[in-house]
Amino acid sequence: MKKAIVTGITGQDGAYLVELLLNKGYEVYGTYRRTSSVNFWRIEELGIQNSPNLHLIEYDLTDQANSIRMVMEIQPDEIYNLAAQSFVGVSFEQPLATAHITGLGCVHLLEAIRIVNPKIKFYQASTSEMFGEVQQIPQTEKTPFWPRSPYGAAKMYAHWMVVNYRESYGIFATSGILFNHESPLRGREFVTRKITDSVAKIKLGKLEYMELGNMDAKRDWGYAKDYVEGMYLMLQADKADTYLLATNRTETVRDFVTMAFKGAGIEVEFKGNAQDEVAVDKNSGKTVVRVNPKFYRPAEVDILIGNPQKAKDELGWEPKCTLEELCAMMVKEDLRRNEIGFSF
Ligand code: NDP
Ligand code: GDR
Repeated sequence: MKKAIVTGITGQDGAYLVELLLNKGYEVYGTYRRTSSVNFWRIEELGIQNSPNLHLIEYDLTDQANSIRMVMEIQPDEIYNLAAQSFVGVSFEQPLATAHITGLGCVHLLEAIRIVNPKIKFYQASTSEMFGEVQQIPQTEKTPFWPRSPYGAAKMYAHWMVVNYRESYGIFATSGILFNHESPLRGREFVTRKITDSVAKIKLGKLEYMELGNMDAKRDWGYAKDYVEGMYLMLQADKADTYLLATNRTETVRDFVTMAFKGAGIEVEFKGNAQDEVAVDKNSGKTVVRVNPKFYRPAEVDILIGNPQKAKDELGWEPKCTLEELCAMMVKEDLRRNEIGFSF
């Protein structure tokens, strides 16, 4: 039985990846960090919290000794490092915490592997945010980076350390440059889930309107379940490398708003520009979206769109779920949750 450590089991990707590895017969060690009230709602939603092959272990990525002891005690075959301060907006307010967790944290694990057993395979959750001010459309593994946030800069440091540990010590260390991926398990601070949850609340009369920031930002959105499969495939490849996972399609936040309302049977039209822009329910004439500059970022990533050809050719990976299907799935799930008063 293969053993895997997945850091960040309380997050979206951690939950889905652990589910996938359990289904593949792994013994899985999912890490969570100590807080006054740990929340396992995602693995509970997936019904895997009591799986006999799942071990929940307390771990903080910022603690080097904790990292070494954990790897020494478990002696895993694979480590998937998904833990991070992953919210771009917060990284502008907490740049150093983000650097410690999202940047240096990765190196704690790489060092632990180097010290304990260099044969352990390592996956690092890298990101399209590293492209930032994009130099090429669509982006590929060869596109130069220009991060536009403390989060992007921290992830870029971690990415290059992964490449360096691969080249310097021969460690099987792979970096997956993943574009935005969403699901009903997405955190509500991220724009897609914020939109689908708000649409559900508006539809059910629990909210008058939602407030958003930059509606012109374009993102390449895929389905998280497809993407964790790509992570797994990367560690089963013959050699460690850098792979990009994306759908090669980009849409604006505004497009996603339209799609989500449509999923709830509401047609909207947009009026006004920039900070004065609103979306109005065509049927009732009520304003259902307002722009609030509070949600603008000091620097924005205007457009992301990735070409996953290398992952397709070398790993046989392709996204299966379309954006329409993804959005409809999220709206449906948020309608269900809001009807029963589920609050995550
Ligand atoms: P989430 O924010 O949902 O999950 C992040 C996880 O990291 C949570 O389990 C969180 O724990 C944990 N964590 C945060 N700080 C620490 C710490 N100091 N020590 C240990 N664990 C910690 O992110 P996603 O699941 O969406 O993303 C997974 C990874 O992939 C992240 O690294 C993210 O940056 C990256 N990524 C995500 C993309 C996406 O679109 N989802 C795209 C590209 C990259 P807690 O619950 O306690 O906060
Ligand atoms: P992102 O995701 O920053 O791409 O990072 P997010 O959903 O937060 O933002 C996407 C785009 O939407 C714009 N936006 C808003 N964003 C939020 N959160 N809230 C709003 O109200 C709002 N209005 C407009 C943003 O400005 C941005 O342009 C995600 C995270 O999962 C990272 O960890 C990951 O690395 C990248 O995706 C790829």
